[in-house]
This record gives sequence, structure tokens and C-alpha cells, in this order.
Amino acid sequence: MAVAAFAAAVLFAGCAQDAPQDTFQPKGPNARTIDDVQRPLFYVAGIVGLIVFAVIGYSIIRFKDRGQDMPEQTHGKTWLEVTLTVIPAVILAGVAIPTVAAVFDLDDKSNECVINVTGQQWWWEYDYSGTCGGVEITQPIVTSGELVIPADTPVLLRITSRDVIHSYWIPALNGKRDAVPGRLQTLRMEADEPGIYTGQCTEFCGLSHARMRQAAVALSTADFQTWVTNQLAAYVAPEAGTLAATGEGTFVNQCSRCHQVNGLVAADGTPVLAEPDLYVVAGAAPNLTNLMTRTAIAGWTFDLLTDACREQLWNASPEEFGSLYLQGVWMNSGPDATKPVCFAEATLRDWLRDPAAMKPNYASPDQVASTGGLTRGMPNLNLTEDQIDQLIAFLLERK
Ligand code: HEC
Ligand SMILES: [Cu+2]
Repeated sequence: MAVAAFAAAVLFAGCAQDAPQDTFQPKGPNARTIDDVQRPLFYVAGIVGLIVFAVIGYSIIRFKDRGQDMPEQTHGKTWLEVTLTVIPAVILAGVAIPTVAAVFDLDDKSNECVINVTGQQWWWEYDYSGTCGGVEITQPIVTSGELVIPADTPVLLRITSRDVIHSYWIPALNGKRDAVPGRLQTLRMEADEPGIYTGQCTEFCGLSHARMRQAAVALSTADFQTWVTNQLAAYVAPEAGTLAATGEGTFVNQCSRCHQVNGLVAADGTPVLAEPDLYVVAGAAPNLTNLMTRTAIAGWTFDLLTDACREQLWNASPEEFGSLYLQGVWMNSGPDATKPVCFAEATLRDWLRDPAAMKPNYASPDQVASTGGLTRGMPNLNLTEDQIDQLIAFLLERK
């Protein structure tokens, strides 16, 4: 009884309306193409399965060993062999036609936007250039975790990896595509409406594979334009004498060897450029220029939004979604607020205090030596609480 209840719970859990990664709830044309194949297939396979189970059940009961004589042994019944070959062949041909058609359909590379997607342990990087859904991107935008796209626009992702094989998957928008080092593979993304669509890396990629998640955020063209303009806005240095200004110095000392903040300049006026290839196995670390425009960090696993604000954003209608998303941690704060109401500050503090405690980098400390001093993921920098205060103040202005 308990087993049956458990099996039913597992079976029906997949049918819940609020399951954001349910492959049977497509939210865009590519995922719908897949759904249109998998549904009829599921029914056909289900009916064939039921017939097979029924025949097996009948045979088990009807021909059970009751001490009767061996039945007469026969072979070579031509009409039966032909029938049992032809029926599956017809079914498989019937399945093959829509499947092959869908594969060709999904391989269509026509698009109005190209975005480069790079996987590494254990987060995704996106880089944008050119024109996207009619919006001009005049300088490269580099971001992480959250793929922001214009809604109702065919987008082509060019996917690769910097270290091991990962796999990019947003179930509501399309199937999976492996991210393979040294190869470039494409995947189309298109969302019908503004909203947030979640996914995760689906190729085991090391210790923190389970904490390598991602989301696609679709915005109306006007909101997407606002997002792009904001990402490209010039760097604004913190006001002199503030905690954030001290934080800028701390950031240059502690963080900018791995993390780029575009426009940041050193005391002598030279640009501060990150060199993550000297410190990290994958040779990359997330660009933090507009950190506060994301809703989650570190492989999109830890929320920058408080639970209540996250609920509010996720439940927003397509019409109100964009304006909430663009406010990010400043949602509900009002125009004059000095502190963002929706900021889950503890998450970012915990991350800076000890990232490896939230996202394990090594199974054992002596493995660090095996990568020649380069780290996987973000190492613990043993920051003081004062330094963390300064950094939070500085990072809050990266919006
Ligand atoms: C040795 C290189 C290195 C240094 C130094 C470093 N980080 Fe990181 N950081 C990383 C890597 C790699 C990641 C991605 C980790 C992951 O998601 O698994 C990361 C992730 C982050 C994230 C999450 C960003 C996102 O979009 O997901 C934040 C925020 C962050 N670091 C802040 C800092 C701050 C602030 C400092 C300075 C105190 C700092 N880091 C120093 C390598 C570094
Ligand atoms: Cu991965």
C-alpha cells in the first residue's frame, strides 16, 4: 500500500501545475514542437505497453504450471511472424515521420538574435553583441546565470564549454544541448511571453554539478531595450568617503584579479582588468558589472531576492513581470529608498564569508595542489566582517 502511494505520488508530482521544469508544459514554439511529438508517442507507447502487460498477465495465470504435460512444441508459423514484424514496423514508421520532421524543424538556425553561452564549473556565462530582436547592442554585454532574451523572438544560442562537458537545458523553451569544450553547438530559444523559465545543467560536471542551474528571462522588446541600456551604462564610482568607496578599494585588492567590473579604474586611472585565467581552472569568473540585476548567483542557485519578492516576481502576470524584474532587489522599495527591500543580504554575505561552504569546490583539500594552485569555483578569501560590509555596499551599486 505504502509503495503504491509512493509510486502514485511520484507519478502525479510531475503533473502539478506549478512544476516549472515540466517538459509537458511548453512555453515557446521549440518546446511545443517537441511536445507535439512526445504526447502522441506517449499515448501510442502507453497503449502498446498496456497490451503487452495484459498478454503477459493472461499468460502467467492461464498457463501456470499445474503439473500438466508439456504443450506441443511448434515453430515456423509464417503468417504470425510476418504479422508481428509488420505491425511494429508500421508503428515505428509512423513514429519516425513526425520525429524526423521535428528534428529538422528544431535545427532551423534562422534567428533575430545570437547569444554565446559558455559553461564552466559551475556556472553559465552569456555574452551578447550585434542586434537582438531589433535592439542594438553597441558594446559586448557579459553576464552570468540568467539568460535575458526578448520574448516572442527567435534567439540562437551558440554553446560551448571551458572545461568539462555540461548541458544547457530550459525545459519550457527547448530540449537539451551539450556544451562540449572545443565545439560550438546551437540551440534555439523562444518564449511566447515575458516570464522566468528555469533549468539546470544536465550533464554531470563535477562536485557542484547539482548547484549549476540557470534561467531564461523573457522581456517585452521595450523592457529588453531598457535592460540593454542599463547593462551598457557607464561605470559610476561610489561617492568619496562612503562605505561603498572603501568597498571599491577592497574589491580592487581582493576580487578584481578574478572578477571584471567594466569601467573600474585604479587610483592612478588605469583600467582594472581581471585575469581569471591565472587563478581559476576554467579561466573565467562571473562579470560583476551589473551583479544586482540578477535574481540569483553562483550557478543561479542562491537567491539575491528575498523569498517574498521572489514569489511576487514568479507569480507576476506577463504584463507586470518586466517592470518588477527590472527593479530587481529594489522592487517594492519606492523611488527614494536607500536600502533595497527585496535584497536577500544574508545570501551574499554568506557567499563572501565562505563560498566553498555553500558550493563545494574540492572533495578533499589536497586536490587543490593537483590543479597547480588554480582553483575550481570561488575560494574562501578569509575576509573580515568589515571587508564584507564594504563589499556589500560597493556591490549594491552594481545595478
Ligand atoms: C580566485 C578567483 C576569485 C576571486 C579572487 C574572487 N572570486 Fe568571486 N567567483 C569566482 C568564481 C570562479 C565564481 C563562480 C563560482 C560558481 O558559481 O561556482 C565566483 C562567483 C562570485 C559571485 C557570484 C556571481 C554570479 O553572477 O553568479 C560573486 C557575487 C562573487 N564571486 C563575488 C566576489 C567578491 C566580492 C570577491 C572579492 C572579495 C570575489 N568574488 C573574489 C572566483 C573568484
Ligand atoms: Cu555543468
